[in-house]
Amino acid sequence: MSDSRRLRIAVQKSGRLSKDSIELLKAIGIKLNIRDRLLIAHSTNEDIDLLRVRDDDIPGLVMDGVVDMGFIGENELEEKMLERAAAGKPAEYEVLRRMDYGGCRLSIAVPNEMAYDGVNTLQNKKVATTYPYLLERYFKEQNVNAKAVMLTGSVEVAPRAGVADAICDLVSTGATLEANGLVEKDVIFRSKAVLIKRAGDFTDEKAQLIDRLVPRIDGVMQAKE
Ligand code: PRT
Ligand code: ZN
Repeated sequence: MSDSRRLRIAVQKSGRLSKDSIELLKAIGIKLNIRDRLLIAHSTNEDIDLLRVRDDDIPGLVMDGVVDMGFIGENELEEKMLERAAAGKPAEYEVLRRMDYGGCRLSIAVPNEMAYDGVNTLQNKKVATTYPYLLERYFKEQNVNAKAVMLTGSVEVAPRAGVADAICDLVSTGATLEANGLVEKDVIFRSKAVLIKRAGDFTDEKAQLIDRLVPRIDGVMQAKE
């Protein structure tokens, strides 16, 4: 099973960040034996184990020190950090590198027919989102009294379903918004994937391994530019 002497890295099991994260690890010379159904994948040439989980779990695994590092979207990381800080749980981490993949924005979008004149238009309205902490922080900064309604999926159908007046969701091409009769209005957060490291001490072996890996990541990213 897992061995605490080995560096543990959390990656999304299957989703938008999985392929790029695994390809990066392979590109920096880590040989991986990934079997689809298994939570853990062991490297055959480095003292590294991968933990393959849902992206939602990655910030907490790093902040609780269960894994040493993780690849995660900044949107998810920042949301979980705010959620944990509000609950008085440890929310520390260090960003080692910002990656060149996973780019998206968290935006407020409203139905085509809504007359929208800035975020004040949402005063006393309901906004469906998977990111209530980020959205409420934005409302607070903008002095808008609106309510974030938490939905873990199908956010884009909330206005049509009568669940909310507007939404705040991740956007990359904008095709999903358009298909649902929504218009993007305010970008509240811009995100990319990042590689993060837990707080606290590392053994010399792990610290040296991290010091060897990070420059290789820089090399791979520079070669792509
Ligand atoms: O199962 P698990 O919980 O691990 O995965 P998930 O479904 O929560 O996440 P996943 O794989 O969808 O996204 C993982 C991360 O990818 C997000 O947290 C973001 O950091 C990043 N990312 C980049 C995106 C997008 N681009 C994106 N377009 N995440 C979601 N989307 C959604 C968007 O909201 C829309 O519904 O993809 C759909 C298509 O977007 P458009 O704008 O191109 O139509
Ligand atoms: Zn998720």
